[in-house]
Amino acid sequence: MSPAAEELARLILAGDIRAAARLMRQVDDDLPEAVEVLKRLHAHTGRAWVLGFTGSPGVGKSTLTDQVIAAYRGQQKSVGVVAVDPTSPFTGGAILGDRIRMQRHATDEGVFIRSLATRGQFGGLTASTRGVATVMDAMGKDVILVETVGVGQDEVDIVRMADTTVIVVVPGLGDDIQAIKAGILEAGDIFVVNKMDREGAGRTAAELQGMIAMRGHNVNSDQPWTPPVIMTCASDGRGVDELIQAVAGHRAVLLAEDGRLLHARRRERARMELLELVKNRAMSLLIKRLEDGQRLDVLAAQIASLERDPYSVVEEIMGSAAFKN
Ligand SMILES: Nc1nc2c(ncn2[C@@H]2O[C@H](COP(=O)(O)OP(=O)(O)O)[C@@H](O)[C@H]2O)c(=O)[nH]1
Ligand SMILES: [Mg+2]
Repeated sequence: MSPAAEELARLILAGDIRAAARLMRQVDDDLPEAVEVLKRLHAHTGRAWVLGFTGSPGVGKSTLTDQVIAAYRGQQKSVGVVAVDPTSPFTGGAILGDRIRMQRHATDEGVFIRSLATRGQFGGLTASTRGVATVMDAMGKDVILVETVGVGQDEVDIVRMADTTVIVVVPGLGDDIQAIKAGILEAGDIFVVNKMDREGAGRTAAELQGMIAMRGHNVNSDQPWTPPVIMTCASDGRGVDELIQAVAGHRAVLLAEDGRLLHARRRERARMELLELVKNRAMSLLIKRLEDGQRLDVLAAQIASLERDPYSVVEEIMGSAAFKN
């Protein structure tokens, strides 16, 4: 490890905000030194509680995150925030919204906010999010809040990265309830019906409760944790205390019996992350190999002109030196 990387790791472990920001930029720029530092930091992580918020755009995740930051700051806990929004990689519109909604914490030394919008860097959004969370964890943040739009596979993976996953919806679910049914329901540890000031919040909460009860019935009747449904109004803070209490309750369940459930969850997460890193590394290696000396163009031309078939070409590529044992 280079002296510069060594020093960077040392500063981050001491909680230095500038150093952390520097490393995160290096991670964004996909610099190899960044990985050296991340290697060093790994052993110093695992202390922070990762709390994920997911839901459709506009349901109030950022506003709620802002309230949750305030609540944890009230308990003297330090907070890291990763706001992930791949839906607006170019305009940065939503990210700007996130920043504005969390503005009051911008000058608080105990709060570190980082936004991620683009895919493809550092091997995908999940890996980038993980990288940022690793840095925040190593810095000593007590809680890491991850805000993400739960739409694509990447986002669902990010959801699975949390220790506690909060699914946020608004009254009159409609399409949302379908989206939840389609995939994220199983991932939710806590459900929030935000914008309780709007009509139909109670009904939506009851609907969700019904879905959760059915899920419990189908899967396993003696589940250690039944996800609660909490109504909030993020714009005035109503319900936020209940939410914080629910998170504490879920955490206690995961930490019971020497953290049996937490360890299981984190093993699952490590498995997923490792797979993703391997996938990305293998992909970039292969693509680099293919783009070398226009090999891809040559092969494509050969396949198109029926001179060769794509299956043999794949076998040839996969059989090349780097993948032989
Ligand atoms: N009426 C009402 N509006 C809210 C509430 N929470 C958030 N909003 C508003 O909903 C809009 C979207 O909020 P935002 O936090 O950016 O949503 P996100 O896209 O899920 O992060 C903003 O205009 C918020 O002010 C709430 O509890 N009640
Ligand atoms: Mg947002």
